[in-house]
Amino acid sequence: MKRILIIGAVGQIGSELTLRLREVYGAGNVVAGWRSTQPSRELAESGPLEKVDATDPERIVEVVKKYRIDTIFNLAALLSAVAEQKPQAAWNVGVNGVFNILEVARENGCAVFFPSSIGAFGPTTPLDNTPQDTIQRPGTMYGVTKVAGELLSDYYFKRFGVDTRGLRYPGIISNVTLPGGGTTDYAVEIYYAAIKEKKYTCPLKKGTFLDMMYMPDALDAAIQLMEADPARLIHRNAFNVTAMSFDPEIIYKAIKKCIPEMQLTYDVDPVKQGIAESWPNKMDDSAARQEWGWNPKWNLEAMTDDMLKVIGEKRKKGLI
Ligand code: AKB
Repeated sequence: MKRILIIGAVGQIGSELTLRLREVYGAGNVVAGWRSTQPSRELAESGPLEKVDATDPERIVEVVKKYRIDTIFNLAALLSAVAEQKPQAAWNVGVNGVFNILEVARENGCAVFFPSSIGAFGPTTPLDNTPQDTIQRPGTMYGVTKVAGELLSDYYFKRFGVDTRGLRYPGIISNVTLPGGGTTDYAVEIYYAAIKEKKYTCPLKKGTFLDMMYMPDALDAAIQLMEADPARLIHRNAFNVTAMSFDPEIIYKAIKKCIPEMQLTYDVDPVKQGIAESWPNKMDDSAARQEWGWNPKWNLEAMTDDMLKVIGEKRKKGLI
């Protein structure tokens, strides 16, 4: 049975991944590491909780030793748009933090999961059917940290034998914890706006296609990759994974089928638009399919039904 530490357990992915890992590996075997945002009651009461910061390696070592951790999921990062406002902080968490965790893993025999992103690509990458192995020259600080994280993770595997594995996540759509500061956040916000106001103003232009994925598939992908037979892995850091690709008009039409009064207008944010245009329209994720059996379960229609149902229930309970 794995003994896991999640760094960044309170964020969009961490808050759901922690609970899922506790179901799979036993609550006592999954430590939720948090830094500044207060953990939810569910997270705090369902298993061990420790204050850990990716930029404080001594503290990471303490927690790793205390719980005899053998696997670290490093989810600490500043998302793409906020990283453009705070590039120094983004570097500190996204590069120094990754380096600290890899060093702790090397010294303590831990495996490491690293979430890279479509942000690891840039304007000179082929944007359609983006290959697994291709040009990676991102123009954002977020992208720079993700490419550095991929390279460092591969280096630690090849040089020291640390079992590092990673995914290039697309925009993740979820209904538990809001993202915050990402370029793909619009695809979450539009569902909340549909339930609350039946209208949404989109910061990206019509025709801006991006890869996306529903949270249950994102969680399955991380768990499946970390359980994959290492003998089958040709790649490590990081695998392209996608579940759907759409532009604002396509997601709007899917919502409008369920909420006919829904309205969409545009007020383009030049920073987010510039970032989105430098990211793939649709990645080729065949390496993940071949090497560890990646196969997403959720498409746009099924995700839209579920998102509107769950957010609608939250609204009825007065939670949003
Ligand atoms: C962002 O938009 O910054 C993230 C990502 C795609 O990595 N959601």
